[in-house]
Amino acid sequence: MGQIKACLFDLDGVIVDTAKYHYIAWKELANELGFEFSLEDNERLKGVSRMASLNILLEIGGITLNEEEKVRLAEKKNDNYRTFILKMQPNEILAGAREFLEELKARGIKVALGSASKNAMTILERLQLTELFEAIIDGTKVSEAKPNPEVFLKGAAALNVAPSECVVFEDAEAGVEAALAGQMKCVGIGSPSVLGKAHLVIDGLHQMTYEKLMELN
Ligand code: B16
Ligand code: MG
Repeated sequence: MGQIKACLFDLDGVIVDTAKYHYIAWKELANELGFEFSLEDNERLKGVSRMASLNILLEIGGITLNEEEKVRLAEKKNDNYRTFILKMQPNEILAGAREFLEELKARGIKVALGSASKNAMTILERLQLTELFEAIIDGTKVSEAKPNPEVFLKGAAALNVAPSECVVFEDAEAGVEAALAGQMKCVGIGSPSVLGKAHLVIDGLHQMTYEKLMELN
């Protein structure tokens, strides 16, 4: 008998690894601009919006551009990135994600997406996961980036539950902070050294169960 009524999921790093495709597309852009972009640099872009990511990339390359040029480059990167995600297959869903989403549905726990990505709908469609989400709050629906809790508060509102009745699943530190700022429980996916503020940290959704969820009450 718990008060947890809903789970809100980040997308990249929780349900699927799109970071590897973002990396290829950002790296190609950096190379065209004449500088290197490492996997370590890519870590700084996780959970960060497209424009904020471009700003970080340009800072790494020591390049200053006007707004119009930035919009053009962000579009160029996104066009390249989309060629990868349009080829994604359901077998790219991270271990345990579909199973846990199905278990939540069977148990009557509501489910929403809370992602910074403007490509979230395309990705969920490619993975054949769309129907498992009652609400999808993505980068097209928010104006404030994580650690602002807007994306998760909108998710709770769309599911008609109180923030205190929600558990957020996040792989980025800013996402954990967003969940806590929204007065929600949070399960971190990744390293406890980065996500230590979360109520529970696991390696992936394959380690998550309904019982562990209820223990967060
Ligand atoms: P897009 P998440 C985030 O997804 C990614 O982690 C981040 O690297 C990306 O820049 C951001 O989405 C925006 O993506 O360019 O597709 O709008 O972790 O919030 O699900
Ligand atoms: Mg993420």
